[in-house]
Amino acid sequence: MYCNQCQEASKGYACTVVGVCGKPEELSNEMDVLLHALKGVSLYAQALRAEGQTVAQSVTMQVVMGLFATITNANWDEAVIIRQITQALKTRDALQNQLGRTLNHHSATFQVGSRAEVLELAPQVGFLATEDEDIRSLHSLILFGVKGLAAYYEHAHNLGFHDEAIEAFMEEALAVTTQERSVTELVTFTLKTGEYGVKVMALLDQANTSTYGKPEITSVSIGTRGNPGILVSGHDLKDLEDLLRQTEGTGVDVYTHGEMLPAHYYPAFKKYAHFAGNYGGAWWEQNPQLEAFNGPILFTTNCIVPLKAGNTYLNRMYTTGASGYPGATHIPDRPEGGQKDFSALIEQARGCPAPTQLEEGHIVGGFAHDQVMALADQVVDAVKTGAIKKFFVMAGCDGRFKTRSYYTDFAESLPDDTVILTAGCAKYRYNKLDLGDIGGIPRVLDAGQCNDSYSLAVIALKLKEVFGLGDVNDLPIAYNIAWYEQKAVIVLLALLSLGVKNIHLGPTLPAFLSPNVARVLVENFGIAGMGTVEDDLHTFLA
Ligand code: FS2
Ligand code: SF4
Repeated sequence: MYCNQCQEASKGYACTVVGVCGKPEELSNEMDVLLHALKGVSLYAQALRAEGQTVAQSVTMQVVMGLFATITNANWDEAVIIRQITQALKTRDALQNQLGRTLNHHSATFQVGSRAEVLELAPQVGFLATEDEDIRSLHSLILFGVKGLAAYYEHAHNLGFHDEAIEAFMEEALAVTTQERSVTELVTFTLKTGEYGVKVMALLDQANTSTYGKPEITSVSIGTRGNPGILVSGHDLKDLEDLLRQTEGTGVDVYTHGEMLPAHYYPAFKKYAHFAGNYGGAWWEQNPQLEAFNGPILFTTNCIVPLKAGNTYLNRMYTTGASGYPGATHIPDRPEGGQKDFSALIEQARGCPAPTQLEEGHIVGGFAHDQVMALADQVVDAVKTGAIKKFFVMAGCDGRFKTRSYYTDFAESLPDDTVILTAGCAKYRYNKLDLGDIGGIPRVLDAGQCNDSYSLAVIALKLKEVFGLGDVNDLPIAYNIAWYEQKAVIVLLALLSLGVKNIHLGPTLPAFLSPNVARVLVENFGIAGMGTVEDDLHTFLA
């Protein structure tokens, strides 16, 4: 195996024996073959589109689901990946028939039948099959960005929102990684990937807000009640909606974990009295927290942490959509126009004890772009009077590395006249600190999930207008972003495509950046790594 797609890649290089995340070698190799098969599908889809032929949306959604399943901590089930390979080859061959000719690339023609054949093929089609390290690095940057993009697209799709241009772009991106392109061409394509990152996050923002209302300032309980509960993790709001509807009046409460916390900010979910609060923290704290929850847990997406010896909650674990875990019960897709069937979870929850309380109190969030712009006068005044000197965008992902305590220390060390703008699970490093407020504006403004980093970009662009500035980089905003998995890659590329410069990215730069590609990012965009809290504060506040 050779996998370096996340921040925790072994030794800052790659996981080559088993994933630091726990991903077994076989699963990693099967995912490489799946990606190869999806490239074949994409080549044909792209050729058909070029001829003006229609590509069924189900084809694109197969590509989307395959990409999503290979994101870090999304799907741990070998059987699912093998099935996706088989389906992709079938789809690819149907597209080949539709096109009436065979395309000249291995991904367009290969066949594998058994798991053994898949594993035998993997080394020939994995990342190391591309020898030039700069080309491999740029292919990785594009591919990992597109994985994040696909994940966001899937959530928008679940709410009935589509964009054919985004669908065609995903296929184009996969196709590009099969073609001879120069470094310069690939750098240009990487920026194009960022532009589509903005488009997909805008689409998802529109899907979420038009379906569930605009996020508003909300105080979320982090304690527990006395009823049995179901814990929902991941990012998919449609799954949460189905579950809230089906649990209403059953005596079962619903709690959020990790990236699902921002669901509480949407008006449509506030009407459910049994939507009880948020339980626990970021994804990597799952093992003890899910154990203590006592009731069923629904994973709608990543991150799923493998169970440790002694964990007893496998029989309370449910996955759905692109997520999967061997031994957990997978809830099938919703029928056209219907709901997913969560009756098994509800039935089980009824017989479970209430969650063990981990903490008590409240956290405040809901500062997506509309809510922040509703406070625009207050914010602008605070900047003009000097009450707020600087904003720090500290969005992205959390992770289990001890070095990430930097972000807690950084937040605590920021001067009182600064405000943190956050999104994604990175927030758990500081969202329970008592950092106070500035004239009623809390010093930590949580916009939502990682995709809601889009909100932070919209806020920056609107503030640029309000202050009459020509360049978004002239605003008193600094970017100190934490990354972990591939959704953070598309968020980063999106910010770069919007012209944001001097982003600090930590706790380490991606292992998949070759020295030359890293240099391009440093020289053209001022990307920097993480230093010490003291040094970085000094740099940012200079
Ligand atoms: Fe956090 Fe994991 Fe959001 Fe990532 S819960 S690292 O999925 O996409 O962020
Ligand atoms: Fe390693 Fe990350 Fe890949 Fe897991 S996803 S195998 S931790 S690089």
